[in-house]
Amino acid sequence: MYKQSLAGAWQFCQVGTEEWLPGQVPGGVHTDLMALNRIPDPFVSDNEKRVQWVAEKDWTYRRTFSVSAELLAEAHVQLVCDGLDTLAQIEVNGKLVGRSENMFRQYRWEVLPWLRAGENEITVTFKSTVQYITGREAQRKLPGVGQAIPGGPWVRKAPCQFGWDWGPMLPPIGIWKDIRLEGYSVARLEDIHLRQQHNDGKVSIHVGCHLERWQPGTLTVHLVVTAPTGEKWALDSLVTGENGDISLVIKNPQLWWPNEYGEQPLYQVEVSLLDDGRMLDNRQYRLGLRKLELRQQPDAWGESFTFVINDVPVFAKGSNWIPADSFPTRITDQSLGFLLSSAVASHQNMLRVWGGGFYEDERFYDICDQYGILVWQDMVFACSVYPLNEAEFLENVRIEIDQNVRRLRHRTSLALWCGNNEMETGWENWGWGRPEVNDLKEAYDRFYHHILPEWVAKLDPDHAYWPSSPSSNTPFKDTNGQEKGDAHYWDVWHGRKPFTAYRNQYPRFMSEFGFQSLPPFKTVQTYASKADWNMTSYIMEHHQRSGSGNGLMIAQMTDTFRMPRDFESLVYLSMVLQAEGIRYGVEHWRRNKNRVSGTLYWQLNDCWPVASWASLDYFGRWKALHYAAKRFYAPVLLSIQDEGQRMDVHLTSDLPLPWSGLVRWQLVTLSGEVLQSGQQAVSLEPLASVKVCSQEFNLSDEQTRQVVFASELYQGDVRIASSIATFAPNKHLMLTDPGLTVELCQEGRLAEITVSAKTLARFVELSFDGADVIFSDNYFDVPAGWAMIIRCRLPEGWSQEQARKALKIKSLYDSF
Ligand code: BMA
Repeated sequence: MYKQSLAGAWQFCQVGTEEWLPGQVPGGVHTDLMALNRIPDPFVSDNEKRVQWVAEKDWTYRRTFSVSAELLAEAHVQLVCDGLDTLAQIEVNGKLVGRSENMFRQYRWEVLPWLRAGENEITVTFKSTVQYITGREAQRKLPGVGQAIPGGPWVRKAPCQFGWDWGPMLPPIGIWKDIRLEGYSVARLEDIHLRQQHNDGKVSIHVGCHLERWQPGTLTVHLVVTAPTGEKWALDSLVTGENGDISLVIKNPQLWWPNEYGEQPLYQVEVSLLDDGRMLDNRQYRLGLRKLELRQQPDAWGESFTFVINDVPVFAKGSNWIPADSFPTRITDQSLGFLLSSAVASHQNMLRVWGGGFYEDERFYDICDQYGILVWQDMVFACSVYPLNEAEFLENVRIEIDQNVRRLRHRTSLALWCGNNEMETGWENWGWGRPEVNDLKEAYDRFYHHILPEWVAKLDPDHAYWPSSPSSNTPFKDTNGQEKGDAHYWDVWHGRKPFTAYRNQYPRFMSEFGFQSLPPFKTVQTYASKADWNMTSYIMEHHQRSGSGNGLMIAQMTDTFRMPRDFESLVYLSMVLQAEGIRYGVEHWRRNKNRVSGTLYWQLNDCWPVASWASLDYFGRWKALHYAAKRFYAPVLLSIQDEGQRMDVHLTSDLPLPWSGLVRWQLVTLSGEVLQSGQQAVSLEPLASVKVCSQEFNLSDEQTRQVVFASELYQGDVRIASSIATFAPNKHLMLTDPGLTVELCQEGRLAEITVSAKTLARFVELSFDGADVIFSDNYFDVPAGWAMIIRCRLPEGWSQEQARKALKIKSLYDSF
């Protein structure tokens, strides 16, 4: 085995011109042109419009390389392209090597005949996918996404790169993953199927190898498994043909658990292919040992939809993941790690890799394995009709699915394969069912209900397959129902229903629901200049892709809050509104966890700076929703169910052990006078949700605007949660200046901030001028007389004095 990387410095040129410019591989035309200042940053202002031409042209990348004598001495040299985006023709020394037509596939071509000693040249010429899909779409129109360049489904490329209701129309072009030469003479490990089976407390690890081989003879597959404790097992197996198997039993396995259900111990698995002791090929994995089941059992409401790990039913707390950048080659280890660790910090245990993006790269699943984030994996098809009746298209998809299922099936974090996003519901509910697309409905039915499940069952018998999200698993029937399967609930937002409508929903698993906000003001400032700081300005609407989304935000905002006094207050209110809405839903579904088995809010992250449903913005800034998620996804949740003047206090536990603590409540005026109060010790069963107490009040109309119901949860002496419910909408509360005070103490880089108020301060926002800081909590309530202690890590080198000066605080009162 001999590998030579071809990544690094290349040159690129627009086809039809002669100017060769320096480019990067992995990379793409847009980012290369940006680096050269040839195009403006498309994320700023409306520059996106000015760079549309880039994706409408064809482009060539080239580089020279010399091949080492060792590589030329191998009997076979393969050019391996992990990702070409998308329609490419590859030549080595002027000879055609191959063509690509799918950005999700790895391509491997024999190139030895074209290589020579000394200098060689490789060129990769990309045809414009925009031109291609426009041509196909002119021949046959496919129902699809309104906010995208039409025709995306004709090509196997991340659908959202052509535009989405949160994404720009900026389809990248280029060599987007690693590219290299690999030389072999005897054999290589073509595929490994790593499986685990749990029996009587033991785990057997099974390694199935498939070899590509060029010489007969006996080879050895050598397996080494290393436990987190350092204990090692090694086994050999002789292979004379193309397949080899090894099994190993681990007697006292350390089990892997989702985030907060236990630890995530990972076993190292190394598989080597040897020829007389000489290493031919080698693969390494990290494997968590866990039992996984999607439990679908008849019950009082229909059929459950519960992920069960190591026999423990897990309430899935999470969100939907979209590509972290419109130009994915810019996603660094650090930014990816930050987004995923932010999900973990808000107690999430599941992410849905949504089908409008791409199958994520190894780094993503590595981090999910490491942190205990379960992955609901969609196949890459979304919200459109695809030409699944065309043999060539289907064959292209078959290879893509084959490769990606083989690549990911061993992943500890992988929980489910799902056929697509919102296509079955599209056929049922979006008026696609016109006679002229009947052939494609049949093709859909065949593919998602027969072909794909058969492929998946054969390639990966260890994971459940789900035809579409949402689906009831009964083709085209009740796709978004409450009895069986998963549901997407969009009547709040697209349907303009109030947040209270969430409480009428009891899906078995809520895989999407969401509400938009603007991104934090600092982020708005990266794309809009002062003249555009207005909700309906041209630029603010350009960075809003959901129809009349800005209007929807304003409408719900004025249901809840007073008219904001200025643009910055509007940005703040939009975030608080989003956080309140999603909290309202999640608390309800967690209270009903015996019926609803999970909530994945739409969406965790953004791919550019935009108004969207995300809780983390493009730069990774935590919006109010992300802080709210940290509260509403806490392992023990304190929530108040308000019904007119009746306040019910609930506790919901996701802890696998019993828990006990104390609940306190008070009816209190905005200025802190306690009118009534009570407390109750609680012992919670593992994984239980209970109503702790119920109080009915009889307040006058005026009193409803002057008092609130506040509840606290104590573990020992420590208040671990608090929650406030109002009797009147926030906009009608008789709030006065809360006279907020802050005290900041610093030890090293850690700061402790104590916030107190003279009268109730709602949704208190802390921030530092000149620095992005994540606080232990933010957008929280401070009732009169309480002290809230918040911690954070200050930027390197900041003095206490500097931090005090830069600290800014405001609350709802300051917004009107
Ligand atoms: C669902 C998702 C996305 C979309 C979101 C917001 O349809 O699957 O397609 O971005 O809602 O409209």
